Amino acid sequence: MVFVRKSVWAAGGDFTDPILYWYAKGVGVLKQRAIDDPTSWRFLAAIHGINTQQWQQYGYLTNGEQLPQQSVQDTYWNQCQHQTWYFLPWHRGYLVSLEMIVRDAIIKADGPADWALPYWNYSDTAQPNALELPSAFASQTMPDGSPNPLFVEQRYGDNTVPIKLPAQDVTLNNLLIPNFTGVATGGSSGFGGIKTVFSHYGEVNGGLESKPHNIVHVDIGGRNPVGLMSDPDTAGLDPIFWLHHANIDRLWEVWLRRDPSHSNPIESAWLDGPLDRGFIVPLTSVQDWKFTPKDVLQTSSPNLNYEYDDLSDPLEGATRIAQRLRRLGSSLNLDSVSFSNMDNQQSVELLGANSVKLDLTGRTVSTQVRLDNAMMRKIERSFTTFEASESSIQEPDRIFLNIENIRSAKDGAVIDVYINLPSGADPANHPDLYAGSIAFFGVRKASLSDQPHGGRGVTEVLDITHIIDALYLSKGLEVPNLQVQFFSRDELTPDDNVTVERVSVYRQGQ
Ligand SMILES: [Cu+2]
Repeated sequence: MVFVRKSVWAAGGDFTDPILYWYAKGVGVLKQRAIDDPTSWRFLAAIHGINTQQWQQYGYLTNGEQLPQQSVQDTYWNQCQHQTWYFLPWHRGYLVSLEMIVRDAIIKADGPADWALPYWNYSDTAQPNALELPSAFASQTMPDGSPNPLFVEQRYGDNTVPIKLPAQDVTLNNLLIPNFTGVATGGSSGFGGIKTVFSHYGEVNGGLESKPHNIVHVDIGGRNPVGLMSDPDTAGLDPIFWLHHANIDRLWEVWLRRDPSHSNPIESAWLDGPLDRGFIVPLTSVQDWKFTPKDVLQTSSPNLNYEYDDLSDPLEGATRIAQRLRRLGSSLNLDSVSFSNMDNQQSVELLGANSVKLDLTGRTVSTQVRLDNAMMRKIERSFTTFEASESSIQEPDRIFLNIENIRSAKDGAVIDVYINLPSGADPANHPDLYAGSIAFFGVRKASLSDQPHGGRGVTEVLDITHIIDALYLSKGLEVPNLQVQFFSRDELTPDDNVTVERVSVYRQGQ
C-alpha cells in the first residue's frame, strides 16, 4: 500500500476530518513520551534543532530533566539542513521518520492503518481558507473538551486570530527557477540551494527555502515575542511544522514535474552526501534509518512509500523565460524556441556594491549601490542581441540583488526590499519595484560566532531581473546607481542587532 498525503483542506481543516483527529491523538501520545525516547515528540523536534534555554523558557523542558547521553545527542540532534542543496532531501527523510512514528501510535490507538501526514497548501487559490491556519490547530480543545495536542500557545503570527498568512508571502514564483543547484556567489541560488557540505546552518538561502519556506515559518511563529515556528531550534515542537514541510516537500515534486528540463543534481557529492556527517533518523524506538539524498528521490519507493493527492502545476506551465520575453515585447514565436538552462556554466559578475555596513534598527533603511558603467553597457548589449534568431536565442542577462551576511540576535523579522522607490512613496503602491522579502528563520544561530559556520550570518539572493527589464524599457540602462530600500514589518531595536555586511548587484549571463 502506498500512503497518500492529502490536503489539510480536503475535509475542511477541522476535527471532523479523521486525518486531523488522529494526527492530534498521535501527537498526544508522542508528547507523553520521555525526551530520551527517540520516538517522543521532543526527541524528534530536537533532531531539527534544540536550544535548551529556549525550550525551558517555553515549558518544553524542565530544569535538570534527564537528556539522552551526549553521544546520542551528537548523532541525532541538531541535524536540520539549511542554506544548502541538502535542504529538500534532508527534510524529506525527516518527515518520513515522523510520519512512521505517528502512524504507529495511531494504529496502536485503534486509528486508521492508512493514516498519512497531511500537507498545508496555503497557495491554493481555489481554496477560500487556504491562507488561514487550519482550525484543528487553532482551537484549544478537542471536540470532547480535552486539551488539543495540536494547539500551541507560542504562535504569535500577526496577532490576528486565527493566524492568516499574507497572500504575497505564498506566491510560487520560485517554481520558475530552472536549476536545482545555485551558484555559490552572486547569481541565482537555485531552486534547491547551493552546493555545500553538511550544513546545519549555512550562508545562502536557496529559492524554495527562502520563499515560501522561511517566510511561512515566521508568519506563523511571529516575532514579538519569537514563537516556536520562527526559530529552527524550536520549530519542530509545533505540530503545524510537519504540514508546512509536507507542502514544501510536495512543491519539490511539483517543480520536477512541471517542466521536463527540471531535474535533481546528479553529482555524487549530492546523491551520496554529505560525507562529513551523515543523515540519521529513528523509525521506531529500536530502528534507525541512515539515508542520503539518493535514497529519497522516489516518494513511491519502498522506504518512503507515499504520494501526494495533488501535484498539479499552480503556474499552469508558465516558464520564466517565456514570461520575460513577453515582458520585453519579443516578436519571437516562443513555442519554437528552446533554451538551455545551464546556469552553472554562465558567468557571474559584480556590477557594484554599497560602501557601508548597514544597521537596520528602526523600520526603514536605504542604501545606494553604485553600478559599474562598462558592466551596464555589457548588459545593454545582451538586451539588443537576443532577438537575433529563434534558433540561437540567448536570454538577456539576469540581475541579482545580494543582501550579504545578514546578522541578527533574534529570528522572526520580515523585511521587504524595494528598488528605486520614489522618496516618501508607499511601497504598497509600487509592486513593480518590489525585489522580494527576507524572513529571519535561522539567522540568529547563523550569527553566532561559536557555530561551525563562524557567525557569518545569512545571505539572501533576490532576482531583480524584472526591475532591470522595466528600467531598460523605460529609459535605458544609463543609470549610475540603484537605491535599495529595506522596510521591516515591525520595529527593529538596537538589541536586535540586525546588520547587513554588504548589498551588491550581480549579472548572470553569457
Ligand atoms: Cu522548515
